[in-house]
Amino acid sequence: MSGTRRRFFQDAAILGVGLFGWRENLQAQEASRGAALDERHRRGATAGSPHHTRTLPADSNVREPFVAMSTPDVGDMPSAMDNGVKVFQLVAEPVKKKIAPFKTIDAWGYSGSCPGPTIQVQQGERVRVVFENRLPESTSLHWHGLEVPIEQDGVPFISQKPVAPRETYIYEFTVHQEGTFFYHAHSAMQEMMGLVGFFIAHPEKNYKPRADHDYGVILQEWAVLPGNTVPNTASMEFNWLTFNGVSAPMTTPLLAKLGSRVRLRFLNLGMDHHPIHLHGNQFVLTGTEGGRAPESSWFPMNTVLMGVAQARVVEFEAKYPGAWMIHCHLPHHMMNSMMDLLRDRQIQTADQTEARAVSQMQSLAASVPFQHVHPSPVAADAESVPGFPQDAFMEMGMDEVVEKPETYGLPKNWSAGMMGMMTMVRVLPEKEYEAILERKKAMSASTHHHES
Ligand SMILES: [Cu+2]
Repeated sequence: MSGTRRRFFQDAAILGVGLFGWRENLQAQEASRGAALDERHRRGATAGSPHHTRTLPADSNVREPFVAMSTPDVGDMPSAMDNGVKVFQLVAEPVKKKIAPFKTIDAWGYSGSCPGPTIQVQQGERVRVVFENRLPESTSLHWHGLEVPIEQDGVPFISQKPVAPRETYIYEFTVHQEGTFFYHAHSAMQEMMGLVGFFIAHPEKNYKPRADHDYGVILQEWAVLPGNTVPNTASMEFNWLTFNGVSAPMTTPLLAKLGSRVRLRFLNLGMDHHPIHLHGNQFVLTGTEGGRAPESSWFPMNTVLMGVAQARVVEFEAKYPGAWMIHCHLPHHMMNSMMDLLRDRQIQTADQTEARAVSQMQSLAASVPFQHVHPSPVAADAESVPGFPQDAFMEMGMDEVVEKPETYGLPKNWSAGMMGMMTMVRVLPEKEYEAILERKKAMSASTHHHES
C-alpha cells in the first residue's frame, strides 16, 4: 500500500476505530493494491502448486487438520476470525514472572505472559495482529523468519515508526511459509527483558512422518543482581536459565505416549548458544528457523546446538519408557547461580564446608519449603577432601512445591536432580499416560487454570 494510505491506516488505528473501521480500511487497502505484494510473496512459496491462484485463505480447502504445538508453562494466544482473517490481540506489558519457586522477577512480556503466548496459524492464512503497547517506552513487533512485506517487518525507524506507549498498531500479512518462527521486539535490551514468543505456521499438508506430540520450548537467560528483581540487560553474566520462562524443577515435564512420534521445537533468543541434549534417544533435525528440512538431510544426533536467533526442530520415536532429560549441557546452565539468594558469597567451593553449605541452604529453605538435606549420601570423611562439597550442597528436593499432574509418579526427590535449563520428556505406557491426562483434566476443571 502507499505510504499515505499506510499512515492513514495506522493513524486510524491509533484513534481507536473499531472492528468495522479496520475492515473498511482493509477492504480499501485490498482494492487499491490488488493484494499485489502479498500475491508476490505467496507465489514465491507455492510456484508450481495448483493452489497458487488462491486469493483468500478462507476459501481454501487444501489444509489438513494439524496437531497443534503445545508450549508448556506458556500457552497459546487466542484468536478470532474476522472475514477470513485470523486476528490476534497482543499486548506488550510488564509481567511479574515467577521463574523459580523462590524467585520472581520483573520481566516484560506479551499479554500477561513471559515469554509471550504462542501464535499458531496455518500456511496460507491471512493474519492480523492488533498490537497494543503498554510498556513505558516505544517498541514494535518483528516477525522473525517470516517473509512479510517490508512495512510489516517491525523495525523501528526503518520499516515503521516506533509504537509509542498506549498506542495500537496493526500488523497484517499472509503466511505463505510453514515452520517455526518467532515474534520479538526489535530492540536489544527489550529482547533481554523477555519480549519474545513463538509464531508457528503449520503446513497446509501435514509433515511426513506425522508427529503425535509437538512441543515448543523457548530458551532464555537472565542476569538478576543480588537483591534485585529487574533483569540487568547490560550484563554478560547470566545467573538464571529458563525453559519457557521457568527454571527446573518448575519446568512442566513433556508427556509422550510410548510408541508415539515426538516433535520438539526449540527457540533461542539470548546472549549464549545452548547445546540441548536429550537422554536415552536419538533424534533427527527436521527443521530450522527457515522451515522443514528435506528428509534426505536428516541424520541421527542427540544434542542440537541452539545458536542465538535460531529455531531447531527435532523428532524422535518414543520407543523407551522413562523420564528422559532434555537440558542445556553447558555445566553452568544445568544450575542457576544463586548468588542473589546466598548473598554472602558467589558460587565457589574453595572455602566451603558442609556446615556452611547446610546453613546457607537452611536460610534459603526458610523462604520456601524445600528439603535441604542431601538426598544423596556423602562420605564419612567428606570434610577432609579438598573441594567438598560440589554438587552435594546444591541438592534441593522440592517435589511438593512443584507438584503438578505431569510430575505424578516420578521417583521421590526427583526435583533434586533438576536445575536451570532443564526439563524432561516422560515416555509413558498408554495406561500411565492416560492416568496423567485424567489428572490434568480434573485439575483444570477444579482450578480453571489456563494450560496449553
Ligand atoms: Cu546453555
